Amino acid sequence: MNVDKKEIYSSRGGAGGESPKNQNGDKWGESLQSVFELALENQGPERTAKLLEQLAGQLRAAPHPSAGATTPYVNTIPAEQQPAYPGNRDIERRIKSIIRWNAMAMVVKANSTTNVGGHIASFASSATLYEVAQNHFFRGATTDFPGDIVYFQGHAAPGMYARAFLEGRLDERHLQNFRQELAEGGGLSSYPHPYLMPDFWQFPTVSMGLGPIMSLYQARFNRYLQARGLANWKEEPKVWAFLGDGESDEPESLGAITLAARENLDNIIWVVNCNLQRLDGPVRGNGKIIQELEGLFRGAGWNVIKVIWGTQWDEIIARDKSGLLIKRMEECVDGDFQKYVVEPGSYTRKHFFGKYPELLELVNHLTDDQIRKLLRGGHDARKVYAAYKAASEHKGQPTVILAKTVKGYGLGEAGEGKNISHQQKKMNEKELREFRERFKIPISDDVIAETPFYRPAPDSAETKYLLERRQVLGGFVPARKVAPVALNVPKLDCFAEFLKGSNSEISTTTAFGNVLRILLRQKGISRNIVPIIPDEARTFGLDAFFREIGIYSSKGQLYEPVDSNSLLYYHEAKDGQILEEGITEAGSMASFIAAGTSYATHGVPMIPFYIYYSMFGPQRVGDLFWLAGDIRAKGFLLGATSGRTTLNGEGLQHQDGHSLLHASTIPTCLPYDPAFGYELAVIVADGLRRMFVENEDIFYYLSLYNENYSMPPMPAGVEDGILKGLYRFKPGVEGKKIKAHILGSGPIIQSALKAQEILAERYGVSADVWSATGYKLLRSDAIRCQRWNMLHPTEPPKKSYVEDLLAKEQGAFVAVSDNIRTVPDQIAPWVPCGLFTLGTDGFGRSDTRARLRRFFEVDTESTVIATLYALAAKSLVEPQLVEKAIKDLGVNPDKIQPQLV
Ligand SMILES: Cc1ncc(C[n+]2csc(CCOP(=O)(O)OP(=O)(O)O)c2C)c(N)n1
Ligand SMILES: [Mg+2]
Repeated sequence: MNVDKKEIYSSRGGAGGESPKNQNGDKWGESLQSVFELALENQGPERTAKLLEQLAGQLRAAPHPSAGATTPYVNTIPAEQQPAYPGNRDIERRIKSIIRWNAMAMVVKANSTTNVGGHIASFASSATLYEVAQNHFFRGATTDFPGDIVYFQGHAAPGMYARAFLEGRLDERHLQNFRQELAEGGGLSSYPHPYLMPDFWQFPTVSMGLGPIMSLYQARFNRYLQARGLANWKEEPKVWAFLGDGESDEPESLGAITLAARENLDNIIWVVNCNLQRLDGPVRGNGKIIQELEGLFRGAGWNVIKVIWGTQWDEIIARDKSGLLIKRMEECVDGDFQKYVVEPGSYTRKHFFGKYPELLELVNHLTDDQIRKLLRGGHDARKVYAAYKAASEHKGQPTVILAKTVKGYGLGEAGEGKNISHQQKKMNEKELREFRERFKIPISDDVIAETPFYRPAPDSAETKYLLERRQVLGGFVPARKVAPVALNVPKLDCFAEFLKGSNSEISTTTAFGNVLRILLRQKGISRNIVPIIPDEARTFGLDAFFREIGIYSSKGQLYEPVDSNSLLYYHEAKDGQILEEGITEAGSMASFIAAGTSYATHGVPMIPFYIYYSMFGPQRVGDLFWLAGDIRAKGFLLGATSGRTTLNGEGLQHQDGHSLLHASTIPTCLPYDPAFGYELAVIVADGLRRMFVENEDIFYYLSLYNENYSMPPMPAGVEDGILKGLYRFKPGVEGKKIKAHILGSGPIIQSALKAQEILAERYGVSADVWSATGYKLLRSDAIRCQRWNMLHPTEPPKKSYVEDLLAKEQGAFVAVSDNIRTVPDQIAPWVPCGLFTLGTDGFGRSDTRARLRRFFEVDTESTVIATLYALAAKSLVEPQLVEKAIKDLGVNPDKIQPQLV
């Protein structure tokens, strides 16, 4: 068959099929076209392709890279440029095979007696990708090196456990109890969870997309630490992130990749396991995920290394002089390639090679079985090694390795390349025997049905080799080693100005700025502070910090800022302290996590203060908040512009009244809703102590608001109450018969304070005002006591803090909040005679604060009415008094209710 060579080359890559001549007809185009034809004629297609590839490489390295360009569907590193393999491939293969077996056996065993699930197919496809790195690249932590930072693909976890078993770090009981963490003696967590296995896993990854984005900001954070002189490393650690090709569809996976190129992060290597499948089926059945990703990463400025074909293909590709083989490789879609895995070799011979009869000659010498076993690049240790080596040595750019593999590799009939592969967790005896034969596992017929684990003896060649390699590379990976820290954190007295209060009216956001400024002056911790802001510093009045401590920029400041004449100019510096992330809450959270885990990752405790629009916190990137708990991050999250009525004029998408509830769901998060500057100071000072002296793995969420009011001095003896979540701020007037209690938080405590006056003056009620700083904390404590009482029914019952505090109080209890009612309702069961709550349930509206507060019924008048109503419900006042107040105070009883359903 005759194929037009021009057609072959124009079909490669993503730039379309037209020749330059047709596209623009100019002289340059014509000249290039004729040189191209000459080269094709004299040098042949292969050499011409290589020359073009070299030129394209130069073009990409030029200042204006051609965005989105793809290269032919072949390995980026040609066979002749491949380095020699440094290891013992035979032994490595045997080790890998045993790991494969144990990883599979863990899942199969766990599912033979339970229904706990697990995955075999993902690790089966990536075993070579991990093993080459384990034997030759991942460097463990030593005294002067923090260790390479590795994000393992979450559902490949069985492979990591299986290796740790061979390394002697886990025993059979652990493997036996895979996904059975509550079994006697403990078990292994399903996925990488530092919270559950704090000595083993460093980085949670299985929520797809979070590993990739965290790895980018971690690599950048490593540079930040170095630039600020906080890292004293023998050499720079590499950040390795392993992700799935399906995972690349998550916006978090790819949404921040330009950061790595912009920052020249040659300390990061991504390995995308392109097994062409995700959970349900092919990732791009009708296209090519590798080509799609290549174009994207190149456009983003990354170095891309494709590892598509294994060594046996080298010779076949070399023998093809027609260019048809590459044409065929390019025209096949991923759905076709998946089919070639599942079907016998005869199918591939007929449908892949047979499309162009010339190609059949290339594989005439191979049996069908040999054709079927032609390896994909990601299963060939030599190809993977070449890619890792090139990636490790590449300078100036991040590298992504796109490795083509087979999902469920080695599972045969049980699930190799099948659409059900991802979910396969069972193997029958026949399949087990086939697996054993294929990977030569020394397990006898009589026990194979029990899928026993297999570990070579300590003095076997395999064990010795594997341990020796890890020793040379500095130790085991993954491993999480944490040394306790003791920062010289300031005592509360450093915040004296807050404790005295101020007559000038300020918001808690401004108060926070003052807290930060004070902390930045404290020698013991000033350098450890990491302010993180997603393009909102001016909104929060924190722009003065730009000048004071500088914005981190690896490039310094290459331009003269437009505001250079002003005192507070936009100051970027190589050793700047602020991480000004731009408009990315996900990226900012990734930075928070990198900084907040630096005590563990690098042994350098850092204190992140991440301040953002509260509405774009957990609601937008809640999974990263959750992960911050899992990874044991420390630090302060500051949800500014909080409050559905306090942030006015911004409406439905900005006015937040529920982040406190989101934050309350995270087990290691302490959410606080301070009303006054001194409360903020008490909480921050104690948080610093708990996290960085007591070494508690917790973090803080603080609501900050933008309403100005005068900040009172701290009443005596309230610190404990502030920290526990509730204290009496202002008792009601004495001498009144009727008693009530109003719990307020944040600026809405002002409604409570004004209601207190009206209730006393006009309705004869003495209402105490309490500041409720932390409903979740009160609730957790109450639940703890209640549970203890339930399980110790005959012992004297324990009383929670809130029960104890309120036990002797008379009258009715009302809570008023700028958040939804569920926030205060958290403590309702433990308030004597119940709690009546006012809150901001429903969508926000833009309007003035006064009107919004009336609309949501959290203003002074509504608080008065609610208190009288709560008293009437207990027959402590007449219902007519409530009706009178409604009239007196001008509240429309038939106004609409903001809550919808
Ligand atoms: C955010 C999120 N969504 C969905 C899932 C469920 N899930 C787990 S693995 C998987 C498929 C993964 O495919 P791919 O990334 O290609 O990895 P492979 O197993 O093929 O290597 C899915 C959908 C998840 N873990 N996280
Ligand atoms: Mg996949």
